Amino acid sequence: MRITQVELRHIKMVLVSPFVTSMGTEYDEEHIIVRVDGEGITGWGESVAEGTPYYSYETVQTAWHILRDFLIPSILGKDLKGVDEAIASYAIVRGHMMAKAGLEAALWDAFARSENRSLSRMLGGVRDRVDVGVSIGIQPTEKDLIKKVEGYLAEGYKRIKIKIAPGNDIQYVSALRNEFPRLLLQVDANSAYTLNEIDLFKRLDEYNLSLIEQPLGYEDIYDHSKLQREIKTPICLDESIHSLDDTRAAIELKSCRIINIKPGRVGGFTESKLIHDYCASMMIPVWHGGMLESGIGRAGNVALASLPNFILPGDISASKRYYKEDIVIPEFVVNSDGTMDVPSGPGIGVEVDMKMLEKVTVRKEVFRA
Ligand code: SMG
Ligand code: MG
Repeated sequence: MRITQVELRHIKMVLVSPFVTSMGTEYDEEHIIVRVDGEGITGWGESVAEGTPYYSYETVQTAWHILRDFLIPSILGKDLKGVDEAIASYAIVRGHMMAKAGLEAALWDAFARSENRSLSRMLGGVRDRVDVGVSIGIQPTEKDLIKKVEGYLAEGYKRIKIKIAPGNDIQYVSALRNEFPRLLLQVDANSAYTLNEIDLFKRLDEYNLSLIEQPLGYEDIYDHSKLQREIKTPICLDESIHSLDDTRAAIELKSCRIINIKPGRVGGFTESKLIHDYCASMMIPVWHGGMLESGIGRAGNVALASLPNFILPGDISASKRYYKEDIVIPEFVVNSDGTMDVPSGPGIGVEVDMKMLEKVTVRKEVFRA
């Protein structure tokens, strides 16, 4: 496929409620929507770099720079045989996984559409529905949290994840466990702790959590191996894993027993698949993370989560959990049994709502071959 045009859009979407984590409070979400065109086919992708460098060093501005000045020029006007050839053309660029993943996603969509296949099947997906959970930010009180959880359980969600931070941890876990003794519950610290707090993690062992996500440093693998040795609850790494190599290091060092896969964090679906396959071979379960994507990114996440080793429910929630209106048709909904349907149409399998996309676009740039 000869890529004749690439379009970038900086989008900003207001969240239905603020999302509070150990990294701060988010009121809206800024991402980049990537559109590629070639030979009458259009592909869509989403780069999950945010407005701030708090979760990752990447931001919308750095991703835009890398896309405009390095990634797009490396593929524009080229007759690509497949996604692998695109990846090879920009392999010289180090890091900037979210910038790469946005372009790669648009190319996967375009190639899947050109073969009239769904992205799920193209990636090796085996399910037509995936188990989903919800990630809840830090609430003002334990009572507020319990109310939120009740609401999400009523909607069908299979699993609850709560954000924790020093001072806002054990009391929330304990309150939830008291109220919901059998709830599938996990916590995410987003790197807010150090090994000095090992006693807290030992205490968390008593609450039957399915995992503790990224308790220590955001690039760390070594200290996590020391912590995992001392506690029973499985550690799951998120921020520290940028590649298959990081995954191997973490598993060989026994730094975690579970891996969170986010295509944006590891450079795209291709690397995600490598990580997925390696983890399967090591009997390490994976689950799909979330970056509060719009429907475009969400569609790709659902497709990837349909691969066989995505064993635990993902941070993949209904469109309305994030935004009043989504930018795709149909929007994503959760079934009453806690699953989400995997789109079966060509490519990402949803249609972009151009009117809505226009409404949330704050900047646009078009590159032509
Ligand atoms: O997409 O449902 C979602 C959000 C899931 O908690 C979530 N993501 O560390 O896993 C994580 C966070 C990262 C985004 S918060 C800035
Ligand atoms: Mg996380």
